Amino acid sequence: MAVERTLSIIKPDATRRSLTGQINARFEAAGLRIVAQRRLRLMRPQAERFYRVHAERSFFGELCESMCAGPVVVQVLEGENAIKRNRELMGATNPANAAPGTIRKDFGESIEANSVHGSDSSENAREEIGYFFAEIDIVG
Ligand code: IDP
Ligand code: MG
Repeated sequence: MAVERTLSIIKPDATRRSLTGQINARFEAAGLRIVAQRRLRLMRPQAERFYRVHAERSFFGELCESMCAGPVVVQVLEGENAIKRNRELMGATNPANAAPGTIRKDFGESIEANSVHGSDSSENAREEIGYFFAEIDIVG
């Protein structure tokens, strides 16, 4: 198994409900170390850039709007198979379909307000981490 890094975002619906600590506790309990973290508010062009692979999707406008609706916490998680492990902790995109015990099942409000983002491949992880963090910000 390989030690990997993945980008996680705690979305506005979760920061609004003060769930950052509970979500971070799940990462740490699962062996994912938070090696960089910053709270910020996305501006619309930044959200559009981050989610540009979804630009043609019908929900793109709402997705970008919801990501700008309040603060987010962007973070780098590090650990064995971090990309897949984080996706397992997150659960399915739609909280209604997510397995019991996953973050989205327990905290997600809807498919738009599903509490967390996580990179889905090593290539995307590298790119997404680079969008928010410089190497010097990441302390393993
Ligand atoms: P993921 O976050 O599980 O990787 P993606 O397909 O990459 O899911 O979609 C990005 C985000 O867009 C999702 O987390 C969700 O908030 C939103 N989204 C995905 N599909 C839909 C949809 O059909 N309607 C509304 N929002 C959606
Ligand atoms: Mg995705």
